[in-house]
Amino acid sequence: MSYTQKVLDATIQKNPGEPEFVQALTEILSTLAPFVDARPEYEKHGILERLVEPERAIIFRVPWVDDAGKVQVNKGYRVQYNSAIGPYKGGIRFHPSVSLSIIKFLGFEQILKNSLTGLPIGGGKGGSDFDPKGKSDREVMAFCQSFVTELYRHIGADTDVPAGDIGVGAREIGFMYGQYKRIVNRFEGVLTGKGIVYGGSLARKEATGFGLVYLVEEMLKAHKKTLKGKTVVVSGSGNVAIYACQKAQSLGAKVVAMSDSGGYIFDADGIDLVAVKEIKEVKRGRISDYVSYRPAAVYTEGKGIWGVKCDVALPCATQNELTEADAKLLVKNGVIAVGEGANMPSTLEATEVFLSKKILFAPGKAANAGGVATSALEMSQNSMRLSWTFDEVDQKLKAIMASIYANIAAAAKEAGLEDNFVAGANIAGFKKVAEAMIAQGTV
Ligand code: NDP
Ligand code: 2IT
Repeated sequence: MSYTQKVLDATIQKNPGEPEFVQALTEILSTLAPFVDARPEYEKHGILERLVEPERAIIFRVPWVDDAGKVQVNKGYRVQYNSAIGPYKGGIRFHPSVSLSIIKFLGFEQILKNSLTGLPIGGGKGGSDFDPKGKSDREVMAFCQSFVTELYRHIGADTDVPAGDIGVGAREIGFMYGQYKRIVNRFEGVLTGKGIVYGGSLARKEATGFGLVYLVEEMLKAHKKTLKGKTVVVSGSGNVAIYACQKAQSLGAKVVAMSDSGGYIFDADGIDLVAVKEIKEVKRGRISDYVSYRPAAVYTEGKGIWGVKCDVALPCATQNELTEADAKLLVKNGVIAVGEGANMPSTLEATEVFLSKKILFAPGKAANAGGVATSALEMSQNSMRLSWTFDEVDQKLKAIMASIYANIAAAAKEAGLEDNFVAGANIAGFKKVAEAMIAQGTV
């Protein structure tokens, strides 16, 4: 049995009840197999056994008091996965579905994603099963303060730098930053995605969505195509989805559908993003409210957004939101490209459909790396105690996404798998981390 297969089997056996982690593991190790198994030094150095095991995983109790005066308790997580190329870096997710499996799949992916950015950041992820939806600002603050009261001892500007993810935006980052600063009595760049007035980077808010579209446009350009004039469907209507929609529109595409966990809207004339921003960023409302702004649009409850005919699909909501049946439907309806703004939105079977049908498919760890890359730019600005302009950051982001595309395309080609960017991203991300691990000895 090959080295990769042995590690895959053993890791699956050692981590029962972690389906999302096993899914990410299976995708990554199976695409790395030919590359890794042809190079015995990786086995000798136990690179895969070390890569799949987090350096540290912290699970903690988060007690807080709700508005009725009752004590509530949530689970908190931080998985510090790999620090071979830099301090642990990755988002914090607040969503009722959060489990160790979800945080581990995200952290594992993050190692390779962060490597692809070309910047010195290791991989980590954290979160809680706390649901900020429907909570008052005071409740969210109480939760965030309690969360950081444990987390603070494990993080730091040169140790581990968390950021936002699902359910964690500027409001939550602000509350966590304030509590961290109060406890350690230091004003340092320990979190990214901070408000602009206290050390945040311009363009971080936009970065994941913008970066996704920059990468998709690079991929299309390399195949003599462009987003201009294309019909696009974006799932989700959170941070990533909104700025992916904005950039796609500014490049001349027509975005006709967006969604949330309740259902999706279809607007044949093109999404009115001012309305979506007001509903989501200001009112924290539901996407179903969109029809009161645009009566000609149609709201459909439930899943089903992938049945909307489009040229380009951008899943920007959550893991496993796009199944094999959805992929087949998209292909049947003529999709030419898929860019994953979310982490692991396509199931393994859906990915296989896209690859076998030669659809241009940009996997999340490459396509959504613009967010964490810009977080690393925020870290640089914090260390230098200066701020770049929006354009400076945006230009750097654009250059990073172009270089990610070039690297994953080159790695795919070198592996004899031209245009298989899943393999390309995994190999390109892995190579650098493995080299750093070997250089640093058995740690
Ligand atoms: P937000 O919380 O801002 O938005 C999440 C969106 O996805 C909402 O519209 C939400 O709908 C929807 N959604 C979440 N969970 C589910 C679910 N279980 N079923 C259906 N819809 C769901 O998060 P982000 O935009 O920040 O994150 C979206 C994705 O992008 C995630 O996969 C995240 O890991 C990934 N990502 C984020 C980055 C960032 O910088 N923020 C960077 C790289 C990747 P509802 O409001 O109804 O729950
Ligand atoms: O999944 C991700 O890359 C993020 N949520 C962003 C992480 C970060 O540190 O900016």
